[in-house]
Amino acid sequence: MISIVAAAAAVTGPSTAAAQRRGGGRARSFLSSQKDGALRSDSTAVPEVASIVNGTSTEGPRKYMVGLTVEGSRFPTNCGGTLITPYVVLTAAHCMYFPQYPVWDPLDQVLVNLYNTTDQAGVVRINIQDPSEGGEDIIIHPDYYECCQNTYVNDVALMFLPIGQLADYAQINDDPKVPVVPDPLRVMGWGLTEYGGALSEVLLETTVNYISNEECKEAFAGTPKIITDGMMCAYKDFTDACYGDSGGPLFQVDKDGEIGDRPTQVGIVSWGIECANPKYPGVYARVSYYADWIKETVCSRPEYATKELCGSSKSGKGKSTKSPSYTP
Ligand code: 4AZ
Repeated sequence: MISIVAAAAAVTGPSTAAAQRRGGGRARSFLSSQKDGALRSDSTAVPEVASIVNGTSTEGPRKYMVGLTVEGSRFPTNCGGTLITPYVVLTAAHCMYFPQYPVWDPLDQVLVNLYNTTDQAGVVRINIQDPSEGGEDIIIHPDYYECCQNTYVNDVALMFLPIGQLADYAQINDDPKVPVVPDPLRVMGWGLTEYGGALSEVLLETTVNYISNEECKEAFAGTPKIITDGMMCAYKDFTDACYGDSGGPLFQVDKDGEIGDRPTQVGIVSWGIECANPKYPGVYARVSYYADWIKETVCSRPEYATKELCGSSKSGKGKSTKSPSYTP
């Protein structure tokens, strides 16, 4: 990932003032990385948000997997996301709007049917209206904040796409008892292929194992980071999500090692310290913890409600008093 980033950084940057402003927005994760001191040694290595280290190619697009970018970006994708209904993308809040830096734009271009960022022939590029333009098509979790040196808390956001002909999507896990240690989980993205390396041109995936929050807290003890109930962690030797994979999915894997056609998303790539560092697991937003917020937010917009998402809830946590407005 980092080497793609370096290559991408060499490409001519945004030319208009607006594009420069947008460029600044996209640089936020780079700035975050700088705060960590992680990438300061190479000023051309400019990852914006965290790909997969030691992954394998998905060999083609995944219908539910989207890339996120913004007009004027030097990078083909800056974050990942998942279609959880035909027209709703689940991603990380830190890929979106930072209220404290209103000049920074969210990633408001959604790339569907993307596999190889250097060959976007079959890609559908969807622009959505972001909050800086007065739009309501990006909803960030109301309790999202960043603390403790790039620790993203409640790192969840939803993007509402124009109603179109997109059809295939993943499902969200709403069962707090899932996953169970040490379940294998699949993460995918176009992020860095090694810490300090380049973004991947093709969609990569890898398998990591779920670890408990207790074990994860121990791993980060002695760092300024915190592990909340809304976070979950996964680790496997030598492989990991990395910068640029943020916002992308962590899926359940079945006993045959498959995720299936409609995979179940248990996590959202959120943060970590470096990538595939044996001391530190990758940290994800825990989808079951946010399932009620996701359902309420999506289901309150009748045109976006689906039977799968809006018909029932297992967790019962934080349910709205409003009934879901799904129309069969
Ligand atoms: C990031 O900042 C990030 N190694 C995401 C995942 C990991 C590290 C950083 C996990 O977007």
